[in-house]
Amino acid sequence: MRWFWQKQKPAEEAAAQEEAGSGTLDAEPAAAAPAPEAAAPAEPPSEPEPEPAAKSDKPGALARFSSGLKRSSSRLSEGVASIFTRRKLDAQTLEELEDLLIASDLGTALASRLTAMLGKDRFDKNIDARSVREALASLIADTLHPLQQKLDLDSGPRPQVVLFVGVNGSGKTTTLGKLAARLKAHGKSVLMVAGDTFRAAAIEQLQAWGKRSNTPVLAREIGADAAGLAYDALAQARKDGTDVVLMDTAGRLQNKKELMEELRKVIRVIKKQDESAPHHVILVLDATAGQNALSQAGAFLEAAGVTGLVMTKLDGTAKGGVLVAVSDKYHLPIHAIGIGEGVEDLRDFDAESFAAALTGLQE
Ligand SMILES: Nc1nc2c(ncn2[C@@H]2O[C@H](COP(=O)(O)OP(=O)(O)O)[C@@H](O)[C@H]2O)c(=O)[nH]1
Ligand SMILES: [Mg+2]
Repeated sequence: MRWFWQKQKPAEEAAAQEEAGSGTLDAEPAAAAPAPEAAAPAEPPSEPEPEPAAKSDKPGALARFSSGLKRSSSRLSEGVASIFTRRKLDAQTLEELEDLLIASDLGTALASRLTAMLGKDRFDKNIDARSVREALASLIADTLHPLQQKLDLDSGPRPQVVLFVGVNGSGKTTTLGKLAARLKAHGKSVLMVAGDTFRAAAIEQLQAWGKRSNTPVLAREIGADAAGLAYDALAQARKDGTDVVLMDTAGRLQNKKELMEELRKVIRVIKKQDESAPHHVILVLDATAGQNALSQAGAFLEAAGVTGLVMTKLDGTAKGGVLVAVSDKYHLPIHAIGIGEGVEDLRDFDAESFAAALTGLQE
């Protein structure tokens, strides 16, 4: 089985693109470039960068992600190995396994369900570490599979309005920039909206992404009303016949009532022009936040009617298991994962490969 973050071969890629339509995130854009620094001058988008994996001075996306998820998987997989050294699956091993799953950020509810399911079939039988990993991977994949869902921007009214929400630093602006580049590479017209009007750096950061993918960015001065900007952006996109509007928002702490209220206002204002918009509200969660991701999901679901998830920073964390906990609790579709800062580091989510990697089956 191929690693879920591996690049597809060109033939596979073309077939997959054709099959999935332009909404898919898995295909490579024409000119891949690393993430722009907020203050750094943007390179001309026509200058193709070499494949990151081929760079000798810094590790490529694949290497970074392998080592990142390895931190998640090795905790789980080494733990399984140390529990199951020629032992029977008895009450004690099941309890140890449950503790290990909780420590791996899968959450208490899912951990006890998974151990119960495992115990049901195999109690009192000799069992080795590999078969425990296999059984766990298959149970985790079953949990995640129904939620593996590509972001569909091909159906529904034009323009498709996508709102990015999440706490500060979770990766909203970066994910938005990566997605814009992919959509552009698939021939879509895109308008990016610098809805984080709190910080100058956030506006510049989005503008740098816009330059790279040659995508227009609608921005206002710092402190401008985000809802007013959202209204104008949608009006302009409707006038221009734009396919997709990608709206950034300020990082909102889920316990900050005022900020959540502003987010609700942005949504109300968008609805004045198109009752069906925003068509997607994507919650961007940082995997390194661990269990905190659960309370973030709950709060944003309530305030903004989140429709799907992107989990970022799976390249550098031992807490990848929290994706399983969030999915299990909220049943939100998982559109994509972020495995690095570069434009090529946004990948479609694949449940089976993720589960296998998390349990250490693919080492
Ligand atoms: N390693 C890694 N870094 C990421 C990823 N996504 C975003 N980042 C970095 O996380 C930081 C915060 O991202 P940003 O998009 O500004 O977050 P925002 O505040 O939610 O808009 C930036 O330095 C990004 O380059 C990812 O998938 N992997
Ligand atoms: Mg931002």
